[in-house]
Amino acid sequence: MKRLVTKWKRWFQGSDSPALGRSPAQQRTLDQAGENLTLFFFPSCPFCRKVLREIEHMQLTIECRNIRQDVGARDALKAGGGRTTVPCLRISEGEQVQWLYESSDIVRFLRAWSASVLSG
Ligand SMILES: N[C@@H](CCC(=O)N[C@@H](CS)C(=O)NCC(=O)O)C(=O)O
Repeated sequence: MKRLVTKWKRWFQGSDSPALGRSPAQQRTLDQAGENLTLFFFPSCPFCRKVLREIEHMQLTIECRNIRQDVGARDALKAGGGRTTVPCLRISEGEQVQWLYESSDIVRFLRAWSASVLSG
């Protein structure tokens, strides 16, 4: 849902992140790479809001699953990450899956990840 909202906002604003200096092609590359990331969150969690603000600010398209609304998401987080603490970023790279907890670590990861994706 969040992914759709972000895309819609970008379409409505008629922008492909010019403020961030990205070309449409770069934005597409980033959106595609973002398919390997999933954020588990719930809206009233302040640590989640910090991460969501960063996602919004960086105009990233990342699937965000609300564990308070989606029992399947909560179960997937517990089964994969080992606990239901949020925020948690699921990072998949081929066969490898990493579950990153801690909002500050997630923000740091997203900044480094986007720079690395865009640098080719
Ligand atoms: N230091 C963590 C704190 C995360 C945290 O306390 N999350 C709360 C929600 S605001 C939570 O998931 N608590 C339930 C639990 O740990 O199972 C961060 O910055 O991400």
